[in-house]
Amino acid sequence: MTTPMTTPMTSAYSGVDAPRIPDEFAERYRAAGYWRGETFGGMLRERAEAHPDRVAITDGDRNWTYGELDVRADRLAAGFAARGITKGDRVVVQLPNIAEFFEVVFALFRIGALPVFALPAHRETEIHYFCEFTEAVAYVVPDRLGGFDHRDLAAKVRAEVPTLRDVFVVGDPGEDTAHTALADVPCEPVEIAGPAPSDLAFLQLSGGSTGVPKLIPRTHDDYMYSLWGSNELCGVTEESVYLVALPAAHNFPLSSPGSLGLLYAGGRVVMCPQPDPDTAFPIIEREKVTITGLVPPLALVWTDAGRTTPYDISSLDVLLVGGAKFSEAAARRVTPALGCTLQQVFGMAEGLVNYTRLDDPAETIVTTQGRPISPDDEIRIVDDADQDVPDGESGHLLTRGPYTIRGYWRAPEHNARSFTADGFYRTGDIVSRTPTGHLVVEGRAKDQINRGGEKIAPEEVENIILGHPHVHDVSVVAVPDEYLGERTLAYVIPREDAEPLKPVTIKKFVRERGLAAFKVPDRVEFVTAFPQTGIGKVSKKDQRTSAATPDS
Ligand code: AMP
Ligand code: DBH
Repeated sequence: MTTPMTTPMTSAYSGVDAPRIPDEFAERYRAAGYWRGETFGGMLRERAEAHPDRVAITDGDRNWTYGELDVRADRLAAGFAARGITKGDRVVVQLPNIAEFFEVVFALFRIGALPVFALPAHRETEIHYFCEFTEAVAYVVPDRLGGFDHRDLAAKVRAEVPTLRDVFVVGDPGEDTAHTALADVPCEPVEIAGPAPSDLAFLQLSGGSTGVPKLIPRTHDDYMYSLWGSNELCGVTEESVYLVALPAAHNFPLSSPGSLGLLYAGGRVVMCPQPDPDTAFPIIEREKVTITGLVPPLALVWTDAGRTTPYDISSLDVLLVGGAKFSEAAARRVTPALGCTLQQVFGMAEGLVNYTRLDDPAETIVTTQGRPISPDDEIRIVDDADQDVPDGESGHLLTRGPYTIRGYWRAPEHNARSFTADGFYRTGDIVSRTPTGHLVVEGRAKDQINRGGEKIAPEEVENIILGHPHVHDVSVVAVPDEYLGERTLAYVIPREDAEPLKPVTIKKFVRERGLAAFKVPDRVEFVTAFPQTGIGKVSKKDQRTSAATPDS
């Protein structure tokens, strides 16, 4: 059974759930050729027609051709449609680095349903929130992963969230529906009115700096530009082979240039179940991987392992490193140890992505975080009063452009703070700019912890810890760490009448509340009071300083 698809060009995302890029800008971006009027579903169909037998996805011994991925996406789209999933519906997708990830998301793209990209590490608190807040109708999970049963989590969340009708399982479905059963449902070929290029394609997650993660609405038009724009700057062609070493759903391995960039180019995507060198290097050798992306702590581990590895990793041409600041010293070691070109990438799921260019001078590659993809990415560097700082000085990075959102999904109050009146996104990053236009990340103004590329909103963790009956107050801050860049420290004031608390009690409490493991505080310290700012707020700055002083 195949499913004829149509892609009406008339419908357009109405902007009810989040501010759209205004028409006058949209017209400019189309006229400039950035927005090509493509959809993900249509893109896959075109590639499958052009080169059906070329391999699109390699996962272990499985090799899915473009033709096969296209047919699988169609079948599954028909199955989803038969279960009542329609255009605009949200579906939380939490899958590891397996081929089925693409089958599922392209099926949803074809329908115009919006995948909500959860990470495998997310647990009940996050998943419940994603399902409830987006009014998701379905949740797609693996059976078990790393000893954790995602079907149990799904059962709990389904009991709590009334909109959630279906749980689809890749693997042994238990009480739920296997995704393979969905694709097998005998049904009449259905006509699915797919999305328009200007429609939303999915909701990506922001690392956030508030109590709950924000959802990032990306359109087919805008995201597709970030893909082919990245491909040009990262040297991606149909000959390229990209290793998905970071979690597949994260914006970096998805789009910079990532798996979707590679599929756009007609190249090959290779799934890597774990990012450690012992797992990744044999795959690089076997599959002749040419390009991949890592966060800085992993890049350090790969660099160390690269010097002595028995595996032949000489096919690797480009290693992208980003997600957190890569130190100059570490950056200098990459090419000698791994024999490939380093490309620094400073990106964000909200849009703007900067790359060092492959032909930049070596000094630029190791000392900057790159420059924007697009000539129409507008960059402002401003002081606390939103006034532009003099050239070369550091300030807050604001940005607007052809693939940067104008607002988060259903978050008008937050949007008023995170975007300027004329639509610039306040990144929360402190940067300076070199005369060549390259950005150097100098620091951060937002209350966020960047734990080796994994972003943590202190407020989210604080809200959980405050729920402990013996805790009076809590403040979570970053402490510098040689390997991860930053780790988390929770300062806790116990209640006066509390039983004596231990750090492990707090950590266990956070874990049991069902928060992703990377958000569990690395350290917990008990104090009687917090340092205060002049106006009596908790001074996280002072807490960070005293945490960083070894004798404190
Ligand atoms: P998110 O908005 O959650 O997608 O996270 C994006 C944030 O990650 C950026 O705003 C930066 O704070 C941080 N980031 C990403 N890449 C880099 C990099 N190469 N250097 C420093 N910080 C980075
Ligand atoms: O950290 C990020 O979010 C990020 C890093 C590099 C990103 O979204 C990207 C490249 O696209």
